[in-house]
Order: sequence, then structure tokens, then C-alpha cells
Amino acid sequence: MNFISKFSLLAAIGLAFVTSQLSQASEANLVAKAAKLAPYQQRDFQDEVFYFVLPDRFYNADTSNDLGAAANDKKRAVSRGGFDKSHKGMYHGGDLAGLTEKLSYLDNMGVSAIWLTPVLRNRAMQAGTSGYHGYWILDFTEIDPHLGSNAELKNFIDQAHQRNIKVFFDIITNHTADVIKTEECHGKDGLGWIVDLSEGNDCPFISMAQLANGKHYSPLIPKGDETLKYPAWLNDMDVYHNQGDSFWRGESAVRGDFSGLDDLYTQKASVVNGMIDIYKDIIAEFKPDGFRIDTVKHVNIEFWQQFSPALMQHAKTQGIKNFSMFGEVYSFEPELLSRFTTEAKIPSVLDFAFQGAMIKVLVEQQGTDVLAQLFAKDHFYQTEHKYIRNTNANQLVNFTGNHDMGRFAYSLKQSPHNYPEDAQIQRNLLAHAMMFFSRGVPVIYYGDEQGFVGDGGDQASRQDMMPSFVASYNDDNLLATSKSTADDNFDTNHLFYQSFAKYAQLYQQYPALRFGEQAVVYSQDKAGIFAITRQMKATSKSKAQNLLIVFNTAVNKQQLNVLIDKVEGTLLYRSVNTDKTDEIAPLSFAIYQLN
Ligand SMILES: [Ca+2]
Ligand SMILES: [Ca+2]
Ligand SMILES: [Ca+2]
Ligand SMILES: [Ca+2]
Repeated sequence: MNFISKFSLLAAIGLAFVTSQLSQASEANLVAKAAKLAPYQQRDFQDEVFYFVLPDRFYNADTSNDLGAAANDKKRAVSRGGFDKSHKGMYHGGDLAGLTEKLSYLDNMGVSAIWLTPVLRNRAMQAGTSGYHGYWILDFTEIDPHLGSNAELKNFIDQAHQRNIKVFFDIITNHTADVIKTEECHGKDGLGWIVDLSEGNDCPFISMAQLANGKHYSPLIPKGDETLKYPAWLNDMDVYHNQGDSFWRGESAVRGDFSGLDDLYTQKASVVNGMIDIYKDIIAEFKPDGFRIDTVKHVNIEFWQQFSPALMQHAKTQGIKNFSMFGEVYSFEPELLSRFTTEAKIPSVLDFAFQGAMIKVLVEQQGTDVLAQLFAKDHFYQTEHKYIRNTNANQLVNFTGNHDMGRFAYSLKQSPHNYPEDAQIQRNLLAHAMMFFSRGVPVIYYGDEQGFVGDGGDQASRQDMMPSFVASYNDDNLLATSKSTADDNFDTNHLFYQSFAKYAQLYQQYPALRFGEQAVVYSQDKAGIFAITRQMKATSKSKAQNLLIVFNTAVNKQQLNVLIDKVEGTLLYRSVNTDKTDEIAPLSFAIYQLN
């Protein structure tokens, strides 16, 4: 964006900017504590600061459940075991009681909503690793015994609500645990592999065209596993695609098994209705505040068109007025992501495109134009739905890294720029500030607030907050601390914990940071300034507010007079002080209230 266009934009909204007249609000001028949050029942989705956590990796408050189901529990025998604290792919003992015990740690950081990885009962072991992550569900009616009981989940939600914190469940409709095998790939007993695995560990996908020509698999359930799933209709092999493993492209992305996980036939009305009933029951029993939906891209859009409105309506009948849902659509293209908030009628999605832009701008040092180009597509998300609230980009869910792709700190560590630790710290903080203060709802990935780094994605990014016994975690150099993951890492004095608490405070204090319409006022083709305004009209709850947020992604200070020559406003906060008010320090941000 060039100088003229952003100048005219600001001129058009009636701003006069005199940099020398910027008044600087001291820290003391900010309220000492975060603005008092409205009661959770009344809060909007956009009011939340999310914390995304794998309960197994958080805190172990009950060692009696570490092995999962009791040894004499015949019904749940497959949900016993898989416990090995030194193996990154096994259960580590964290549980719902542990999360409950650590609620004050989250509360004090300004977390207002917790998103848990799936907590329903899993098959404990599949192909040499365990269901510690929760994505291998067998029983959609009860909590995995490694994590606790249904009663303990209710207690956790009660305790969170008493602290005015919402709880979101991570739900799956695409697949169940891997129980179904095929004669062609696994032999008549279904217990091994009989195909050539030299090309990878999979059962080749059979396309619709091949099916039409009579080619098909002969699915089977190994002896003894016929009634493992709950509700019972899930044990019927006809409710699955049975077309072999997905190779992640074309029709296989929707109809193939996710590495053997039994892929539900989500085009069948019985499956749509069955899944709607399962999650209606979950809402009725536990009264969560919302759902994060897994593997959305791997289910046909028609499924979501029925599922999403049905659950949103049901939650309302259960008295959860502001129930919300956001989907995981693993794509970096707003064109595709937005199909799920518009056509598929899911209220929101995780903004992978925002995450990708963070990598480009703060790891790869591309120009801040990358962000302007991203936000220029925000209108794709705009829609009006009959049963769910209208959607727009303000409801997207921002994140910097996650449990599949790895942490933002890992992207920095392995960058060819060879950032020293100081630079990694500054870039990590700035990425999180952009996550909080750009349009969209922020999600802190657990452990990021303690400087966790990791060696990559998936298992390598799922470190323990409690003292870890995993050697490949414990040899990491954590950022901004002398601790390692072998230590307890609930340090409320950690720089990142303190900084995120500050960001959360600002986010809650200024409604325009949550609801303000965003306009990009300055970007450039190299690292440097990126500036946005967040403007909101007066509402019954708050006055009109117009904020200017300036980020500096460069390693040298920048002059604000490149932004505009005249601004009259008040500096509300800046992350790094400079001698002059018309400068912005390297890798820092500042928030101004415009008059
Ligand atoms: Ca435990
Ligand atoms: Ca599927
Ligand atoms: Ca399978
Ligand atoms: Ca390591």
C-alpha cells in the first residue's frame, strides 16, 4: 500500500496526526487489573482469550488413573495401558483433576476460554503408540479413564465457570478409532499387513470410479472387537467408507481413512443424524460453551450444513445462549477456509492463513504487505446465516502454531536466519501480539507461555508442563528461562506468561481490539511497519473507539512519520520504550487511541 492511499484513508476518517503531540500514557494509567469480564454466559465468542491444551501433558493430580481403565473392567479393557512417561507417543498421566488444580495459573494469565483436545474414551494403543491426544475415539458417551470420569469433567467445567472461564471441547465426526480392517490389506484375521508397504504404511485408496467397476475392499472387524464402539450403531461396518487410506488429495481427502482411522460415511443420513445425536447428548450432559471441530476438510460440506445449525440450535435450547463452534480446516487459502464459514455454516474456523502469514513475516522476514494481502480477503468470510450468527473475519481464530505443525518458537529455531535467542524471544512476542491485536480471536498454545520450543510437529510439539521424562523434550533450550522441560513449568514470572497476561489485559480493556472493524493503513514490501486501525461504533456497552495499532517487524527502529505526517492521538501502550515518541523500536508494537 502506498503513502497516498493510506493518507487519504486516514484523512477520510477525519484524523489529524501530529507526532510531537502524542501523549504517552504511563503503565500506571492502565487499570491495574484486567478489565472485569462480563459473566461467561453473556460473553461473545470474540471476547475470549483461548488456551489450547492437551490434558495428558499438563498436570497429573491423580496417579491412580494413570493406567486408564481398571484391570478388572472388561468393558473398557482396550482403554487400559499405553502409559510411559519417557515416550513422547504414550500417556504421561496428566488429567482433568490436574487441569482443575491449575485453573488459577490460567486465570492469572487472563485466559477466558480453555480448548481441550478430545476427552472421550479412546482405544489406548494403536500401531505402537497411544491415544494420549484423544483423537482415537471408541466411546462417544464417556470420558477416557486416563483423564478421569464424567463426574470429574463436570467438576472441571463447574470450577472453570466459577472463575468465569469457558470450556470448549474438541470434537470429531470424521472418524473413530481404527477397528475395521480389510482382508486385502490385513489378512483374513485382520491382525497384520499383507500388502507391500514399501510405499508407506497404508492400504491403497479405491476411487469411486474403481468402485463402480466392481473393485472394493472386504472390510472386517477382528474377532473380539465387534462391540468396542459406543453408541452401538458405530459397530456397523456399513456406516464407513471402507475405501482404504487417504492420500490427502481429491476424493480420498473426504472418503479415505486418516491413516487407518475408520472413516465415517458422512454422506449417509443415518450417520449425519447419529453424529448430531451424539453431540446433542454431549451438550446436554456437560453444557460446554462450544466446540472446536476436528478434520472439517475431510467431511463433505453437506454434512456440516445439517450438523452445524442443528447443534447451534440445540445448545440454545439447553440454555447456552452464546454457544459457538470453530473448525479445523487445514488450509492456508482464505478462499477454501471461508467456504466452511459460509457454505458449510460453521460459525468460525482456525485461521491457518493467518498462521502462515506470521511465518512469512516474522520468521522469513518477508514484507508486511503479506499481511495486507491476507486481510484484503477478509470479506470472503462475511455471511448471513439463518440459524447461527452472521460471520465475519473478526470471529476467525488466530494462532501462531499448534500440536500438529509445531510451535512458532520451533519455526524460529530452525530458520536459516539462525536467530540468536534474543531475536527468537522478540519475534515470538511480536507474533503473539499480532495474534492478539489483529482481527480474530487469540489462542495461546499451552507451553508457549513458558518458552517451549520443541523439535517439530505432532509428538515433538506436545511437551509436558509437569516435569517431563522425555529425553528429546528435555534437551531443548527453552526461551527466556534457565529451566528445561524436566522441571515443573508453571512459572508465573516467565517473560512470556507475563507478556501474554499483559496482551490479554489490553484485549479485554479495549473493546475495539475484539470487535473493531479492521482497516490496514500501512504496509510495505519489506520488513518494517504494519499498521491497522480498529474502529468501533458506540454500543449499549461501550463508547465509540478508534485505535491505531502499529507493529514494527524490522530489526531497526522506524519513524512513525512514514505512517502519516499528522496524527493526534494518545499512546495507550507500547511494548518497548524509545527516547522519542515518533519512533517505534525494533520488533515491537504500539497501540494508540485516535481522537
Ligand atoms: Ca493421572
Ligand atoms: Ca472423511
Ligand atoms: Ca481402520
Ligand atoms: Ca529436543
